[in-house]
Amino acid sequence: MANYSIFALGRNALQRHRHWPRVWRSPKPRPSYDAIIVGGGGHGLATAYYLAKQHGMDNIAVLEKGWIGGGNTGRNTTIVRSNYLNPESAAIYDHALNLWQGLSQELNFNVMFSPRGVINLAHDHHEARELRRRIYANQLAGVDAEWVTPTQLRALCPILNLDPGMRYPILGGTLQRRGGVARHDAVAWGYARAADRLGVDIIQNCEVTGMTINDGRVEGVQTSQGEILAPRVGVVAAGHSSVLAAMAGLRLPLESHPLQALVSEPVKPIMPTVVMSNKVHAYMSQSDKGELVIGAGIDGYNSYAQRGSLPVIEETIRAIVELFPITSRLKMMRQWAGIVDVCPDASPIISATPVEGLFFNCGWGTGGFKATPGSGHLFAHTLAKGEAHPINAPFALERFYSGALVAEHGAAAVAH
Ligand code: FAD
Ligand code: PYC
Repeated sequence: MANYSIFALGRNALQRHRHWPRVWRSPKPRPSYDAIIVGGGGHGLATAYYLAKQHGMDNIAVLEKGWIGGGNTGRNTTIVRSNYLNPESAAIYDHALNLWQGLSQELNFNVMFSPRGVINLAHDHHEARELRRRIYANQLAGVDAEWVTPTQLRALCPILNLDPGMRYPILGGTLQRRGGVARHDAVAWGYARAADRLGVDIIQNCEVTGMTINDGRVEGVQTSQGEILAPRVGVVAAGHSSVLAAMAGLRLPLESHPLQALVSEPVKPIMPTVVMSNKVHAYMSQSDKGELVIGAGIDGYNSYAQRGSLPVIEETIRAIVELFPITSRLKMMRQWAGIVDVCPDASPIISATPVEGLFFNCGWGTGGFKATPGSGHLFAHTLAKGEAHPINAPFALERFYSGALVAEHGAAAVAH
């Protein structure tokens, strides 16, 4: 953190963390607020921060059933990029990417955004054609994207297996240089600290169990800490969005699936960039601690179990060893899953609902971490003004009635 001196660090180390000031308060819920955000992940905390910072709303609460960042925010593999196919998506993800670039300064908290480039591999001619089409679409939308040949790939990621005899040979790939990774927990903590300082109540261990709705208007929520009233409620609950929608009598076009990841023992720097392969459903980057961060496709069944199934992770490792043979004797340290909320068009929902005052921000599926600052920024606008910002207008629930879907299965990562 910016204002920590080496002496302060030494003093804190000797004090064994005693006397450390709280980074955010732990308030009891007030009986009522001007707005409630359900879900203390990155998106919910960012929404609260921008509501307070940009819309002057300081009588707001974030209600989190567990601990902040304990959902997908703390479980994801932190890839940040904006190279989606459709102009609507390029606009929303690039809005987020622009905010990432100044986020540590904005929050005065090092979120360790590291634009080390993101590569998407092509393993056959069809895939190469589709990826080139995405490059052209990105360039038209003002998003940086370029084609890289196998020779360029060797320079960008020397441990990549470019043997033409492999099961799925690498024909080239796309590179977004502005893409990269960030530190997931720091994003939650940075937004939490900044929101708290603007007066936002962050209330952990507070599960929303019901909605108070009268005459088609939301009046508050029932929680494990009692009823809390508010004329505006924004739900940002990722994999549990359908559960919360059901409390309001709504059905969202979402499926919840486990998505798995795992990390290796730490090793020296071997992986200077992020490499993803949709074809073999695997991707890898290296954390600043040295662990290789590896991810998979979604489990095929619907579930709320944050563990995942063995066959998916076995297939992922098989693909990783073929792509990066150097990893074959590496020990894996941890494996986990998060519950992702997948829309039929693999695009998010940021929307008002038929219940007045009740809004949902969900459906980010396997790819919402990259959107965190943009999603919070736009959802805050939508909640404060009661209407969509032009960038998130295409992502309203109406699209499932009008048919104006924003189909992003190709760009939504290995995971779909
Ligand atoms: P969350 O962080 O899940 O926050 C929602 C919060 O709501 C949770 O903390 C939960 O406890 C809380 N909640 C739920 N129900 C209730 C209730 N009833 N009352 C109160 N609180 C409640 N995206 C990328 O862009 N790049 C990646 O590399 C990437 N990798 C991923 C890898 C894995 C393994 C997983 C699982 C996801 C990945 N994602 C990635 C997706 C990304 O993690 C999510 O889209 C994003 O983090 C969602 O953020 P959120 O704040 O909406 O959700
Ligand atoms: O959206 O880039 C992404 C992603 C990578 C891994 C999981 N999601």
